[in-house]
Amino acid sequence: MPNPTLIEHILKSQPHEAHGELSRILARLSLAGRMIAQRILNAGFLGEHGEAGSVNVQGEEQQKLDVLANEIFKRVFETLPSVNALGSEECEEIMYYPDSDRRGKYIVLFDPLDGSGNIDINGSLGSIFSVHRRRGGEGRAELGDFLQPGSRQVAAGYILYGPATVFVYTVPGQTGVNAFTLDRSVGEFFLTHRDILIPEGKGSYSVNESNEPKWTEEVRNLVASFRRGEATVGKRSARYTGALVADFHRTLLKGGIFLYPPLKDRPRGKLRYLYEASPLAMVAENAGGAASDGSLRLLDLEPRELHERCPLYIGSKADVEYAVSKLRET
Ligand code: P6P
Repeated sequence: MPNPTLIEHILKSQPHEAHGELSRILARLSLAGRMIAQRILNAGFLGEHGEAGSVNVQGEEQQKLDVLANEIFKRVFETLPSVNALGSEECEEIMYYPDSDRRGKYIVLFDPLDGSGNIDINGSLGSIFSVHRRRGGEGRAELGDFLQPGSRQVAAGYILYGPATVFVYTVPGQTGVNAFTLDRSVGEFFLTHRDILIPEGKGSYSVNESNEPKWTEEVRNLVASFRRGEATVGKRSARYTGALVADFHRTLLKGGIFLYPPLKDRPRGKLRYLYEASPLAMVAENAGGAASDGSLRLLDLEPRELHERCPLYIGSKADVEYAVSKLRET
């Protein structure tokens, strides 16, 4: 008997009184993941590698697959009126549908294709998603509906496009963290990692050490303690792929910590709160781990703009707590 499919798991987990709207959103997210996985697989010989010739709101050169992935996310929710509007790393403003003024109470934020630098080298990539309910009000969603702390997410997760395609999600109060692996031969995600808990006391530290000249003294001391095997939480190997989803997924399954600290030229770091750090922080906490911006619980941050950035320390609870305490040392 094959393992449960993602859809079966979603339906089994939804509360009896639910109308199924959130379940349909999760199902559409899995559809987006399957569609993007297929485009990545074929990009090389369909001429879909390389730059799109445009720049996104972050000032980054967009890859053709960035644009394609963004379009796929927009398309999968077109016929799902419960989704009012979208927030994307690739779009400066909120993305509305023509009928957004008559649509429902959910909003979805996403990084459609994270780790684009890995596209042309056949490295791992990911999509990250965050689902919120609007704060209230009628008509089309407003910026205030998007600017919510991560603790208010109703679902969060990611799709990892690696040697295998894996869908990881959590619905706070309903499910833990579960991972589903895509069987391409039938186009279904099957449960492969049930109720994931981040291991403690082992794993890796994951940071781009070439940024050391741009770190504060406290960050340099923290990373040095890991590098020298002097961290009080124990020895950690060094691992870094340059793709947040891949680095986080390894941390989720093997333990340790991923860090993207502030930089002298980027005092709030590089990663974005609403559609990168916040959803991963929800996954980490629901798997028994932790996430911080270096001093505060990451899910408690109150974002002030759609593309707000934040420092990120995420992984095993003891490792994150160690990092926060070490950063406080003068
Ligand atoms: P750096 C990819 O561009 C990304 O947004 C994340 O996926 C990744 O963790 C980070 O940037 C890598 O940044 O500065 O190490 O290249």
